[in-house]
Amino acid sequence: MFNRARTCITLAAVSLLASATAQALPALWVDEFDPADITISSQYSFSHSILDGANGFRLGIDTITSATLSILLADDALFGDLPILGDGQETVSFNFDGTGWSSSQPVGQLDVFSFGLDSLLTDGMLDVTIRATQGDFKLAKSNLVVIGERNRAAVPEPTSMALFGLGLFGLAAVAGRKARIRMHD
Ligand SMILES: [Ca+2]
Ligand SMILES: [Ca+2]
Repeated sequence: MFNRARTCITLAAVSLLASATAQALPALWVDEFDPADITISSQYSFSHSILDGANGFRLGIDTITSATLSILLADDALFGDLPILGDGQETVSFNFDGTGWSSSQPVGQLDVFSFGLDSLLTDGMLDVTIRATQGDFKLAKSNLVVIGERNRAAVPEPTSMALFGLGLFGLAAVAGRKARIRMHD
């Protein structure tokens, strides 16, 4: 009886230790789209994913706290918007995961457009469409940075683990009492 009780106490202690180490770890996922040479004169679409690789974002397990997207556009004319030498002013608007177009913004010689995208990243994917609302320009680079937490997969809740340990302890006590009663018979 005493041996079994000691085993159960050890089990409960191990359970508490396991729940103490079940913490979320800070994580950073980065996805870069760096096309060689793309000129946008109407519209262009591409996708970002943070699901790739061994340390990729795991759906339903990891969590996202914030996300930022930076898109680098460049005028395709060497002298920008200068009269005669350049090719005039360009404007652009963006669409993310089909959630509507941003208002048109001017494109200069080398522009970085930054966006916060927390609510658009629930599936670890981000579809980007860039539309030239006026003129044409180059897509130089797109960079997605996501900050979140990597969680341990399938970790039982600490309370349920502790209750499980207590349950085992109770079972052992009952079994011990039964054994004792039998000894007295
Ligand atoms: Ca221009
Ligand atoms: Ca141009």
